[in-house]
Amino acid sequence: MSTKTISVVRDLLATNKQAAAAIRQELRSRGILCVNLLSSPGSGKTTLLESLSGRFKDRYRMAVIEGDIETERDAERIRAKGIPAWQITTGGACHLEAKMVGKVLGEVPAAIDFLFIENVGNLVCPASYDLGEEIRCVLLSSPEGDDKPAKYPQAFLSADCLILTKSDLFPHLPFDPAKAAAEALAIKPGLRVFTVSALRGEGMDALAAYFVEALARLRSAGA
Ligand SMILES: Nc1nc2c(ncn2[C@@H]2O[C@H](COP(=O)(O)OP(=O)(O)OP(=O)(O)O)[C@@H](O)[C@H]2O)c(=O)[nH]1
Ligand SMILES: [Mg+2]
Ligand SMILES: [Zn+2]
Repeated sequence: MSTKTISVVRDLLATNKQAAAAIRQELRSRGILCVNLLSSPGSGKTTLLESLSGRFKDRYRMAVIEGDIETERDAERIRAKGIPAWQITTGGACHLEAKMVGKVLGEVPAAIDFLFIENVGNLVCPASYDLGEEIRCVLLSSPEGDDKPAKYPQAFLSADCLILTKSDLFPHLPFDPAKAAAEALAIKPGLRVFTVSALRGEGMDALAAYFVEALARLRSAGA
């Protein structure tokens, strides 16, 4: 990359940081916990949100911002669960940026507990874009292989939480969850690790409890 390219990228990221800081401040003042979900395409982000919606039903209010290159499909899946959802279609861009989230923020009801943002399926550049979230979760599904953390380190380094998904497939695949977790923890010590099957519901209670605890912390810090 030339010096000029590097400085343009740096300016873009600085502008994104400012927009993200404004979103974070706004959401904290509203007492809303924002979670950004990152992963390769098809790791199970939308299925995880569908499963969480069932767990939170009647106890917590959630809303979802969906990021995809094309189609309303993921937002439609979430709406089918009775959850408000906004679809951002990037028209080619392979990550969400804070300014895209900022545009829909005004429509998000004030009286919610959780705002989940499902990023565009991509384990690379979404890691560089702060969206104003409180918690960043990276998902790694068993069919992808347990060698991914070291190959895509930025996604794991920038995350607070690792969710190993599709645990129901563990018996059928050469995927070692302990190895994947250890490799991710070597990159980011302190990463919280969860193992789930959103399809079967296994591990979902512990993950939901993690978000509920984080919401309580956010609100007690703001009180
Ligand atoms: N066996 C199994 N399959 C799952 C699980 N979670 C999701 N899937 C399947 O994996 C496929 C992709 O799931 P999605 O939830 O659409 O993945 P995604 O990460 O939202 O995909 P993109 O939005 O396209 O990046 C679907 O066929 C799901 O049914 C799981 O826990 N176990
Ligand atoms: Mg999806
Ligand atoms: Zn991108």
